Amino acid sequence: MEHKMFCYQCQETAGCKGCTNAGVCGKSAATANLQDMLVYATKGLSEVLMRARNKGMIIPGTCNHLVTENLFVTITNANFDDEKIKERIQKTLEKRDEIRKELSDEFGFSKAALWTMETWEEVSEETGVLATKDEDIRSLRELITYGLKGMSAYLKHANALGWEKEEIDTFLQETLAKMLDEHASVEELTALALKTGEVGVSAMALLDEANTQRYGNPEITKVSIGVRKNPGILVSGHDLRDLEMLLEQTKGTGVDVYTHSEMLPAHYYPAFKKYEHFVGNYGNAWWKQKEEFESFGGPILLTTNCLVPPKDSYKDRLFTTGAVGFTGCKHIEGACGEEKDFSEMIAMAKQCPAPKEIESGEIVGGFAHGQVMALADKIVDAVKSGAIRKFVVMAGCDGRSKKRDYYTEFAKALPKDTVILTAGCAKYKYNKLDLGDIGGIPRVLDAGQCNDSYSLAVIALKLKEVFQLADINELPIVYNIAWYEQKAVIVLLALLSLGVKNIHLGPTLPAFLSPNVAKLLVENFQITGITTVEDDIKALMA
Ligand code: SF4
Ligand code: SF3
Repeated sequence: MEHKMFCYQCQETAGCKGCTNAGVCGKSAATANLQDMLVYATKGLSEVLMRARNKGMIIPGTCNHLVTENLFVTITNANFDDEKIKERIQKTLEKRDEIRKELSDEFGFSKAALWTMETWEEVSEETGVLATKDEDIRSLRELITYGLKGMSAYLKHANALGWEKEEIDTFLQETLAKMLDEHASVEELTALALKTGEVGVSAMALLDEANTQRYGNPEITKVSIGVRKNPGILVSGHDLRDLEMLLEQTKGTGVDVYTHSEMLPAHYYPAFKKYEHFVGNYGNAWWKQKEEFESFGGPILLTTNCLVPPKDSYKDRLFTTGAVGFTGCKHIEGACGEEKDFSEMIAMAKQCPAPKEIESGEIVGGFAHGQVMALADKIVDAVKSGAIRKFVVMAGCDGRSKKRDYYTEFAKALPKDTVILTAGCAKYKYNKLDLGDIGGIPRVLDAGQCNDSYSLAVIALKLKEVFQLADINELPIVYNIAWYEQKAVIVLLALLSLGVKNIHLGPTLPAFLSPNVAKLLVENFQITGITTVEDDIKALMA
């Protein structure tokens, strides 16, 4: 075996080719191989579940959740806990075998549906990415699998709030099973990638419905970025249900709650505004957490990716929950829909000093579809009068690559008659620049988390209706998207399925796109990489 591991699922993969010794993200070869095994076992389980469905068996919600949570665990920067991943593999194989026993025929099952794990240490030729020898088939299989990982993360959040959609789970499992089909052609897989995007839109719509029905429609909100004098708990990740439970349990305890990175948009929801001790956002995007978790001084809760392997200085203050895990950090248990117990964190917070201030002032956000539509008349008038020439969608992820300074420079250099539409942690590259407003409309409109990119699609479709256009690409909206992990992959596939063309994607194109698959995307959707700020602005404003 020439590699200790092989992973190329995120933007920071080694040499823009693949991590083969250890992950640039901090994932060890052992963890990476276990994650491959988990994905492989989940594909096998999905094949068995689909056979059972086709025979008329009812699949319980717990099986659907097992599939989505398994995929979520393998997302970049989610789980580094080998023992937990092993437990999941075992549970998945047990569940698969239990259902297989109920089926009377085993004819035609793939190797994955029959696979028995021999040793944890083995780097298997069978379970890893490189098991698919044809470069283009591998590329499409991985593009789809990463899209499904992103979709699973969003589904999991909707499920946590009690929202379920059997059609989405069925599609997910059917598609995972299809990844084992030796006969699937490039054409079939290309169509399936687009279909994945289409179902991704439904998954994001489901989450949007769950979030807005439960917590109300996000509204324009000023969020403090300073600190108060009380001890605090910092919450990161994307899971609003976890945050809600924590806010309830910290009520009246004298402990404040702050958001970090992708949890910032929680402040935009009316339901969370009633908590007087929910005071603001501390710090920036995920990759700054080493310094920011240290200076925060109190306990930190990671509800989803992105976790950076912690420094010893704050490791004992770091708690994980849900799909996240790190060996040696306390994990707060609780299955989908169950109440979690944060008392240990609250007790710890009371013993810690108040957070150290690193910034002061406020930032503004809350421009999800409901709020933007409430301002529709003003926005349409501004477009018609020429006050707003273009909207520039700059959604996606932030990351530690120096190349990403491009996005700060790009935002600064954009003409003053343009408005940035954003979602995801990409916003931290320009949300504190004070770019001003156009007739009262801020020049950076933050819709929320990466899943709220759905809001940007809804806004585009509504504007297409208002302006009576035949094609979404006729709108004065251009796309310069930054990606990092697999949630951005489902966002990208979702935009492609809606017919959006000419997307600029950076800071580098995904390593998992083979030259032929990349060509296919360029020819059909005119996707392009980024170049220089000056040239890209010229191209996008043309
Ligand atoms: Fe490498 Fe990214 Fe995979 Fe981590 S997730 S091992 S950085 S490709
Ligand atoms: Fe960020 Fe990880 Fe992608 Fe939700 S927190 S956008 S990178």
